[in-house]
Amino acid sequence: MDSALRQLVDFARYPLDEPDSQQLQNLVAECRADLEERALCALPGFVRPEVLVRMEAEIASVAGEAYRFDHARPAYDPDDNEWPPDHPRVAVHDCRYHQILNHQISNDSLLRQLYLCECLTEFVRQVLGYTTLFRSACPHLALTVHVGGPGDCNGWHYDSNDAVFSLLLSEADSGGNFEYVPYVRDGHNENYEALADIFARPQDLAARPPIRAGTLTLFKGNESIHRVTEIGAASKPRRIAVFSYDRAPNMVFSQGYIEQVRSLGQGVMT
Ligand SMILES: O=C(O)CCC(=O)C(=O)O
Ligand SMILES: [Fe+2]
Repeated sequence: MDSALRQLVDFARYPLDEPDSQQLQNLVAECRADLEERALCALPGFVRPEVLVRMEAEIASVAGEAYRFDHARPAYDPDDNEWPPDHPRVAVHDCRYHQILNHQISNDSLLRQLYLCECLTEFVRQVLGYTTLFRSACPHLALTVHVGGPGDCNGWHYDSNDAVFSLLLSEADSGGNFEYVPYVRDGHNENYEALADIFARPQDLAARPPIRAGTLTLFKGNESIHRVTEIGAASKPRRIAVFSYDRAPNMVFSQGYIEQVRSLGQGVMT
């Protein structure tokens, strides 16, 4: 294994570099159980604190070129049906954040090195129980970083890919909490009634896992509605890297979504 990679990850705690070890097999089993039970598994302290600081500096250096996303969107992509205006499918939720796209993250960055790590892809494959897993080939969205400043948020939504893997680089001081409800829907039932209830009473119904910087999180966001609450007015930025994978090779995200992100233009990050 690349010695640079050894500096990034706490392999003593998470021995991804020893695929045949009992310790790794136990970790995979624990993660699988967590995913099944609560749609999320978290590996705190996966990336060493001194490495996080360097990753943050890398991101800060391209922050001025980030794309600004600022509009209200529904939890679902639009379809051809006429939905009543109060239906949870068409209810819109504010989304405000900067996004650094894949092509803006340099090939020699620490974040890229982590994403390119074969043992990480293999670990994710095992946890998801898939026969194959590949990093996305999307030039825009394979690896991205969301940066949220004061007042920013990410409204309720489902993810379009099966599972999202993220690394929280820095936490907000106030607000900016990830909230979700596990397995609200499945392939057969959208469960709109439950969804309407969640939108109306998130404080009663949504979980708010305490995720700290340095935590690698695997999340079933396609079936579990989720959001990030508004970041406090005087908060430092919240930065989170999102790694995308797919069961099939050469996966790219839909052109419509990419156009939507790019058309919003680049903005100066505060
Ligand atoms: O910022 C987060 O914690 C979640 C991001 C997210 O939901 C997404 O990228 O789809
Ligand atoms: Fe998401």
